[in-house]
Amino acid sequence: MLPRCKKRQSEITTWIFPGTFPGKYVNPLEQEIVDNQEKEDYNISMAIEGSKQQVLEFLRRHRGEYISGEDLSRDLAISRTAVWKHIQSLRQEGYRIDAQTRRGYCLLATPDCFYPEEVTAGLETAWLGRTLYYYDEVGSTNQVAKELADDGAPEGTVIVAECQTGGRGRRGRSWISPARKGIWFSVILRPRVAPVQAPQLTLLAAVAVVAAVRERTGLPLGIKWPNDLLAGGRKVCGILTEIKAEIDAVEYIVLGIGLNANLEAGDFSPEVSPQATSLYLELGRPVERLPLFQRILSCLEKWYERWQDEGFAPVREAWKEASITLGQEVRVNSWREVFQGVALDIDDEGSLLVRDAGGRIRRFNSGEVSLRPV
Ligand code: BT5
Repeated sequence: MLPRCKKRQSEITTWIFPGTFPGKYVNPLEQEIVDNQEKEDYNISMAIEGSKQQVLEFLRRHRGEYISGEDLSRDLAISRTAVWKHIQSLRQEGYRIDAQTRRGYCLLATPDCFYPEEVTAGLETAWLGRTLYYYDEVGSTNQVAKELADDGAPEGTVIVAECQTGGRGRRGRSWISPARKGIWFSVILRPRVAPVQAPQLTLLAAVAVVAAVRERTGLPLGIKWPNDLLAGGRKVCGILTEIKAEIDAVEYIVLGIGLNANLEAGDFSPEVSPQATSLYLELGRPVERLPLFQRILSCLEKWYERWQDEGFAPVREAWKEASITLGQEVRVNSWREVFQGVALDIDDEGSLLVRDAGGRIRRFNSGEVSLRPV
């Protein structure tokens, strides 16, 4: 009898990696497998995957050293042919493994992608990202996150994709998410707050990404209220916060973050291109996505815990430091009206305060801001 036996889609690699190695790879979005043959095939493929992960873990522990096939085979209790097959398969996934007669195998480099075992290997968080769903390609990580959250996925669950075919922005807009060039992911959070406080998480996420990017690359990003991060005046990151709530309590929040890491000018559509950029384009060199992603998760966890302990005030301070909105002439397009004036401040809730030429001050808790009014 198989506990939690689920089907794994063949064209999409979907892994849940529940913490400690070797983990178990299942796809809970798929229906139960009922067919016995399928169960057996599934079990075999999971066992193969598991022993491949063990080979990788072994090589990782002895990074830079040569390990003989014989040692691997003995320690992991698998045949030498199986070791060789796993090495081949790992190489296909982008691992650089040298093989020398008489010396054995040596792990030289790991690929810059978000395989769960790679993310987990260097992750410094306590709970955020410890349940991780990885997709080589998916429609939208926010969409998957909402389905998982509806199914009861725990707080801190992260869904990451190398490529999104239907990446989404706000108000039904689309988000360009080409393969292996960006950091496209969503986080499920279950804060015990009232729905009116949910927009604060957008600002919190912005602060966390700014900190992580600065730490890893030295590049200062500016925050345009509420959800854009800019570099050199162009958008490098967007945040999509979605919420499911009762009148007085949040059930869950999905925080979707899209960061343009190594996109080139040609990756953007002609309409988006004049307003968009990437870390690569700003720095003039590619960035390693994996350590940056791990750092973002750490910063998010740190800021989220601080927000829960101390409230919005510290986030507000950090946000104001990185803001490029305050003090500027802005045009705010909210669902009710278009309002022009000077952005004065954000308040204790994270709402933007704007004063028009006549001295009227308006408060916005959502909307679009353009910095140069037209
Ligand atoms: C956003 O919306 O900025 C939120 C973007 C959130 C994307 C993440 S990726 C992971 C997660 N899964 C999802 O499906 N979404 C989230 P908004 O403020 O509405 O901006 C959207 C607009 O930005 C588009 O209409 C384009 O003009 C522009 N745009 C599209 N792709 C872009 C990109 N890669 N870089 C910069 N600008 C882009």
